Amino acid sequence: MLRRDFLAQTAVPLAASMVTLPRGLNRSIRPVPTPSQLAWHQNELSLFLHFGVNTFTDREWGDGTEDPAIFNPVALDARQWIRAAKAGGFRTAILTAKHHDGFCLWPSRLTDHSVRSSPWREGRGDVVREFTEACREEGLIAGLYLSPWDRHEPSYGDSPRYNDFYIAQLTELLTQYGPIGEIWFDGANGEGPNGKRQSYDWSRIHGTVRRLAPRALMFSDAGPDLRWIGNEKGTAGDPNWCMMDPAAVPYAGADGPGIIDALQHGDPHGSVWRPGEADVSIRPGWFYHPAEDDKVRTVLGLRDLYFSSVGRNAGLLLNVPPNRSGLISPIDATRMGEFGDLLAHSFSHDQSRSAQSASDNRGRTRQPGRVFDPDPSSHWDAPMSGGWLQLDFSSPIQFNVVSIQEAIASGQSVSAHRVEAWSGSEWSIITVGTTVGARRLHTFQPVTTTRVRLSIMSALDSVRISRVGLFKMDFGD
Ligand code: FUL
Repeated sequence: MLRRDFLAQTAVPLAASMVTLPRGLNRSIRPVPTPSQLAWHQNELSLFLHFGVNTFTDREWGDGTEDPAIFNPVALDARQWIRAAKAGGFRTAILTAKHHDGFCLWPSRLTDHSVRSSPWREGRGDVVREFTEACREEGLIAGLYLSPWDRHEPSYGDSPRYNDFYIAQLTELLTQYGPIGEIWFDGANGEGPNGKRQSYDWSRIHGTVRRLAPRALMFSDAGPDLRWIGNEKGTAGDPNWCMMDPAAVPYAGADGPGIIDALQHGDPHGSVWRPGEADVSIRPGWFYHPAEDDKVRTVLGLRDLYFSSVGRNAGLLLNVPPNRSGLISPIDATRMGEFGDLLAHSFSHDQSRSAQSASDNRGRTRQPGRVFDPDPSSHWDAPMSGGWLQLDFSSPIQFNVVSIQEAIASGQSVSAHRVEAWSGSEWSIITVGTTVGARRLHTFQPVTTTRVRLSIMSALDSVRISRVGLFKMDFGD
């Protein structure tokens, strides 16, 4: 049942995939990822950790009046979080240093509303310190969420004063904890029509991050480096471009017609490289609630999230909230481990590598073979349309997943593609799709064949495919 729903959700009608795009965009002026963005694409999976006073009040949004005395995660062990992340295949972890309630998980000098006023570690603890050290020890990139909306801080709403406060908090986080790889700016604001009005100084905020942490990626609805994917379901749009028109979503939290569409799909003619990050929780809520212990996503549910995000050219940011003891609960940790094992097992044997030969319709025989090569920058070159690449096998192979990757270091180009298998007498279409980008995954009923063909039906300009993988995945459902 799940499988059928999943396939229905990912299927793309042929007509819809035959988008005709205007020619003329020159690759040399098309946006490309920065080195940090490129590494982020390759890392694919990030872990989100929502933790704070809400963990102890059983709420999702605190109102800022919470007594710091409630924060006492007696068994807190950030290494346990990060080891679970590693077992799940996550390469970045992002912690809510401050959520909307304003409670700081580090002893900020800017406010008393922090771990310093709590009984945890007798007021001498620092969750951000323990978290960043654990990330470094285990080789994960550390990221921090610093909510712009702050329901505790009295200066919130007095725009210049709060902007100074916010910049000073950002400065603490970026100067005291070693390298920070991602800063997450949330766009939420629940002040309502009679609430406080705060105008954030985004250019100063962005400038501060660039100056103090030039390699850190900044996430928000409006980027500038990573964009929100437009929902909290872990599902990227189809098509999904890494490029965007920066005017389409001018600031974090912007609302209005067309915004969700722009976030979901990006824009083939956009002037900036701003790929989508798909955030979603392993449980119904972002924070830990004991009543949700039996609502943790199954490993098959996690697999579906991987296909609807990473498999559609987005990053997956999966939230797994630590509990009141300060640990990832056993059930969540088990699911993360199962997910990591499933991915490692499913993608360990790429059958395309057993192809006897590779050829294309441009009369080249050597170049197409580069799609077996794990180097992401070596690639098969194809024209804007009509190019195909064929893999021939000496004995039949069986697969139910195709993975296609563009060499995105030089941009994203493919807008429509199709995969076919040779039946013995004719080619039959296995799957069709729109964009490819960093990674496109297709699933279908198992196919047995000795010849597989990838065709590029349309693209923005010339195409560079770095890898084509054929896998047999055990769906088990
Ligand atoms: C939202 C917030 O309001 C939620 O509490 C959560 O942090 C989610 C990731 O972003 O905008």
